[in-house]
Parts: sequence; C-alpha cells; structure tokens
Amino acid sequence: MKDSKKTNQDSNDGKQKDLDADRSNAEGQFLTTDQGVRINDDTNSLKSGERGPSLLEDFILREKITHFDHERIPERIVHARGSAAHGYFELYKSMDSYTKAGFLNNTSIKTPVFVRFSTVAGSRGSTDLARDVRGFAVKFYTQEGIFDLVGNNMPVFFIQDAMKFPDLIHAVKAEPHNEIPQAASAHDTFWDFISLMPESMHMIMWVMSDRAIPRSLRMMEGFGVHTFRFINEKNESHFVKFHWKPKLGIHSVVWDEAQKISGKNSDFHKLDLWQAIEDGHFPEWELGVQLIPESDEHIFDFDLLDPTKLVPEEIVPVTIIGKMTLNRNPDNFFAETEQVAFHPGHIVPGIDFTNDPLLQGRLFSYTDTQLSRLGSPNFHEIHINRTIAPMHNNQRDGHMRQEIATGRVSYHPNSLGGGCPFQAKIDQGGFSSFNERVDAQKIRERSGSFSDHFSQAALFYNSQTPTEQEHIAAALSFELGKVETPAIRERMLGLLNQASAALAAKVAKSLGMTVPKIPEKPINHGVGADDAGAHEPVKAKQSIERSDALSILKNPNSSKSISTRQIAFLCAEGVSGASVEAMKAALEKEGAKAVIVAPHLGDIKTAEGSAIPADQTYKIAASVLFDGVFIPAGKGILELSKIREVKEFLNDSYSHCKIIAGEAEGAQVLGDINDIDEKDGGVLAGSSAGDKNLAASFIKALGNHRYWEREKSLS
Ligand code: HDE
Repeated sequence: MKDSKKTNQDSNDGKQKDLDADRSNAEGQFLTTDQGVRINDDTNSLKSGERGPSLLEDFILREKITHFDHERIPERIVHARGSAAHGYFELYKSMDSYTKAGFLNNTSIKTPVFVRFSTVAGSRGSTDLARDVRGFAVKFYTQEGIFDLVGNNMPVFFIQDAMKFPDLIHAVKAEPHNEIPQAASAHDTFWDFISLMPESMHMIMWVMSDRAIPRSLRMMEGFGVHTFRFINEKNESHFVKFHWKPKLGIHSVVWDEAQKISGKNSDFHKLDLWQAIEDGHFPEWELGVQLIPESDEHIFDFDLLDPTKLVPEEIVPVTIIGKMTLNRNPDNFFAETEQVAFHPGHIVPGIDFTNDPLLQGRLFSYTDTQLSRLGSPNFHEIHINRTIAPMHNNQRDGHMRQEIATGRVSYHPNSLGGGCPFQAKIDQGGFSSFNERVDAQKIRERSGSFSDHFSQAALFYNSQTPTEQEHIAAALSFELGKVETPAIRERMLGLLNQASAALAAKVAKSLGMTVPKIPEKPINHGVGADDAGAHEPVKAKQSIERSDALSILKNPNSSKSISTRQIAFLCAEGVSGASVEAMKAALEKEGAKAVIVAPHLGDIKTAEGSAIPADQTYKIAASVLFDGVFIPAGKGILELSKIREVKEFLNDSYSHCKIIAGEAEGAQVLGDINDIDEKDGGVLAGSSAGDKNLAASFIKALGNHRYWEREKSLS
C-alpha cells in the first residue's frame, strides 16, 4: 500500500500548509476541554454524592454535551450525500489565446483541487446506487482565487429556467406526506412534474440510461453543463463547455445489480473511491473544452444558452487541455466533505458567465444556501473553503469570525489606511466582467430558440447501442410501472413518443397501455401564467443523427484497462494453490485485485498442502460487489456446487453479464449450475491449473467490462 499522504505532499503544498495549522493529532497528548484544561475523569459526571443528582457546575460535562447537541448541521437540500478527495490539476498546454486564467496559462503550475461527488435526491445517509444524476464539483485553489466548476456527470439538465428548480426538487424528493421513497425517482410526484415539462425529455433519456448507475465515481464523465466564456488578455470571448474524461473509461452497473448493491453495501461508491486512493490507484480525469468563437453563437440548431442541450462532440470536438489526479483522502469527513462550499459564481479572471437562465439563478442560490447550511457569511474561512491567494477586503465580523483584522480602517475609499486594500487594475489581475451588450425590454418569457424539446432526446436515444436502448426502455418501464396514477403514465407515453416511437411502444407494452395518438398538450412556457403567446414545441432539423460520444459502449473514450477491478476467487479446502497463484499474479499485473472468498475466514488448505488466507466468506461476499469471478482448479472445489450462496453468486454474476472463468474442476462447477450456459462467450474455461491462455482471455474479456450479448438469451 502506498502512503497516499506522503505522495501528495509535493503536489498540494500550498493548500497543505494552510490546513496544517489546525490539524489536530491527539497522539501522545492529554485529553483537554475546548479551553485547553486537562481532564482528569472523562467517564463520570460531577454529582452530589455517589448516588446523588448531577451538579450544574460540571462545566466539563456541559461543554461536552452542548458540543454534541450541535454536531449536526442542516444537510444540503440537494446533493446531500457525497464523497470527496484532494488532488491536483496539471495543464498540458497553455490556453492563453483563449483565456487569461493563470492556472490555464502556465503549464508549470500544479493547482490543488478538492472534488466532491454526490447523488442529488437522497438524504445524507441514503444509498450510493440510487438511479440519479451525480454531482461532480471541483474546487480549484488557483493563485488568482478559487474557481469552482460545479458540474454533473450528465451534460444537460431537466429544466431551462431557475424558476422551476424548487418544483423539480420537491417533485423528485420523497413525497411530503409520508417521506417515501428515499433517493428514488420512481414515484408519482416526480413523473407528474416531468410529464408536464416536455423540456425535461433530453435529461430524462440520460437519467434513464446507465449513466445514472455508475460502476464507480472514478468511471464517470463530468460536465460543466452550462456554456461559460473564456476571456483572453485582449478581452476577446469564446464560449466554452467543460468536460471531464475519466482515464478508466465510463462504466456502469445494471439496474438489478444497483438495487442489490444498495442492500449489500450502500457505501459502495464511497468505499470504492476511498480504497482506490488508499491503495495508490489515484483516479484521473482529463479536462477537455469545446471552444466556440463569439461570432458562431447562432450557428447551431439549438441555443447555446439552453442547458437542456449539448454541443455534439462531432460538431465541436473536445480539446484535451490538462489532467486532474485525486491522490489524498480527506482526514475528516465533516470538516472537509461536509463543510466544503461550492458556488458556480466562484470564478477567476479569464472565465465568465453566459446568460443561461439556469446558470443565472444558480449564481444567486449557492451563497444563499451556505448561509443556512454553514450558518455564517464567514464560511469562506473554514479551511477547506479558504483561498490560497492573498485575501484582503473590508468585510467584517459575523458569526464565528476567525480573522483578526488589524487597524481602524474597514472602508473604501480611505486615506487613514493609505487607501489599502487597493482596487486592482485589469492588468494587475483585477476581475472585470465581459463587456457584453445587453439592451432589451424587461420580460418574463422563454426564448423561442429554447422550444425544441425532443430533437436531442431523439439524438441521445438513437446514438445508443441496442443493449443501451433496452436498458433505457427497462428503466422507464420500472419507473413508470411504480407510478400509481394512470394519467401520468399516459402523458409520459405521449412525450416519449415524440422522442422515439419505438421506445414509447416498448414502454407502453410493459405498462399494458397504448401510446396515446394525440399527446395531451403539455404546459408551455410563454408569456404570462395563462400560456398566452406560448412557444409551441418544435423539432429542428439536426445536423447529425448519431453521436458515439453519447453512448457508453461506443464511446471514443473507452478504456480496456482492468485496473482496480475486483475479482472474486471462489475457493474451498483443497483448492489448487498453483491455480490461485497464477491467476492472481496475472490479474494483479494488470492492476486488478483478487479477493479470496471461502466457506470460512482464516486459512484455506490447498491441494499442495500450503495455506491461503481467505478475505471473505460466502455469507459476506456477494457477486454484485465484484467485477468478475474466477473458480480455480482443485478437487476440493467440486464442493462449491453444493453451497447455496455459491450458486446464488454465480447466477447473479451470470444474469448481470459478468465475465466468469473456471479452471479444470472450477469449470466443472460452472457446468453444474443450471442457469449458466457454458457456450456463452463470457463464460471461459481452462483445462488445467495455471492455464496461461485462460488468464489472457479472462483479462481481455474483463477489459470489455461485461458480456452484453448474454442479455438477449436472458430476456
Ligand atoms: Fe445545484 N445546488 N442548483 N446544480 N448543485 C446545490 O448548493 C441549484 C444545478 C450542483 O458537492 C446547492 O451547496 C439551483 C445544475 C452540484 O457541495 C444549492 C439550480 C448543476 C452540487 C443548489 C441548480 C448543479 C449542487 C445545495 C438551478 C449541474 C453539489 C447545497 C437554478 C451543472 C455541490 C449547495 C457540493 C448543490 C442550487 C442546478 C450541480 C441549493 C438553484 C444545473 C454538483 O445551492
């Protein structure tokens, strides 16, 4: 195991020093009160006599209990459940012709980052494997101040205007009368809202796809979602879309698996991220940008300001400009992961906003939420939120102020303080907003250029492989199948039909309904509450019909690496040690992890007489927590076909399209399991212990993640 803390030291130096002052290490220290008084008895409260009442003067008890009573702060209203890590960002090539942001100009700077991944709908203690969007928020501690890229693992959003955000969240969260269901969109209020909001159709395709059930946080893409601007030294603007591309490729689990993982280990993603970093397998993403000159603003068949649209990579390629590495786990979940405060309005000179009405609303919301969540306008003084750039201004006081501002001047302009702190001119790094011309009437209206709600939903669906299309149809059938109100299902079929008739027909079949001929006229977003002057939904002709980048299975950024994959070795007394050792060595060479599962913990006796320590028992291990299965050779292995948990393990692995390999007697065990077809391309057999060909084909098959072909025979 690598010492991740040590490895990190050179890279995160700036932030590290800042945090060290308040890091508490109790090793070899006395227990004290918060005031530093050494405590003599931390077990008994002060009482009047052995069996008498407690005394009010017990300042030690009162301090301890009061602190405990206030340990919880309000969880985030959305994105409450999160996992985070420290790391750094390195720039590959200077982007100075597009942006003057220092961390995107100078390739010798390593910018410290803190990244928090999250689910959206569930509470802080909910399962990691909910079908949901994942938050992907990156805090860059740049030398010119904090830049937060507060994105998601999907490039579009449900709604076009911030005004609808509270409605969306009220609809998706547990229903208010009975607080059911937790972390799930499969209920009436969510689909009621969606069925009345045709603009959500593109995002619905994404959340019903496998992107919403990632295999690992390390295997998801990230997106800035909105169109931002890059501003260069000449004050020229380019529109920019941000992308994070995972080095391990994009991988997901299947829905049945996700539900079972939620039961077996609801911290699956949290633990996976933590363990990978502890093991020195530092997760990496490349940062990509799509750059669009200001003059091209109106050349697309959608509006760049509309957050329900993406710019297909086939039309504007993604230029890779740098890499982010996460190399250190937080020391304290609350102090760092819980107290970190992101805000899309934290930008640095060289980056600016556009008029995307969703982004504009977010620019208000995030500071506001920190006031209620962290309780003070001084949240920037919490260590994880502190900038590494020098920070001086005339803001003063407030709850829990840390800074001790010296001098008598707390205003500007001043002469008593020599005019300090000074305003920075633009060439001294002072922030100035892009000089965009805005000259219009004050209105509450949605632009007509936002009215195409179905073309990109269709583009997404049509870009998927048949396997992925099946998963979308199955997800919709599941979700709408849980909806109790028939009218909501029917409205949804009407909307789906406008994105894809084939998809709507499939879902209708599973619901035992027919697709309505004339979909109910959905609510539109025009002038005034009565919809007068509303823009009718339109379908613009698209310049492309398919985009491979939208599919996980056809993705140009796919990776065959099996690094960090967890492979279960199903063992028993009398297993062939040679078989285990050879396969383990071959997998570990590729960075995968072999986990020995056996009938009991402690040592398992091999056929050769040596011992192999078991990592897990059949009562603890479950197939859904592994990427693949190997059954080694050895006479004793034949016993496995009699163990109920082993049969369940193999049946689940098989039905989730995992790669299964058996060697000699191990292959015989596979033959004994009725549901497993040995001729299946994802079931591999080796003839003798240590079969090199089997190891090679197992590694190759694991690199494809799953054997999806199998699904046809399962359905
Ligand atoms: Fe957020 N969002 N959001 N959001 N969001 C929050 O801020 C909000 C939106 C995103 O790990 C909150 O500190 C509004 C889009 C992430 O701490 C809150 C609107 C995208 C995180 C908030 C949106 C996001 C948040 C809750 C529509 C993708 C977690 C706690 C106008 C680009 C950050 C907090 C973390 C968190 C408001 C829409 C991403 C309430 C009003 C679109 C990743 O302020």
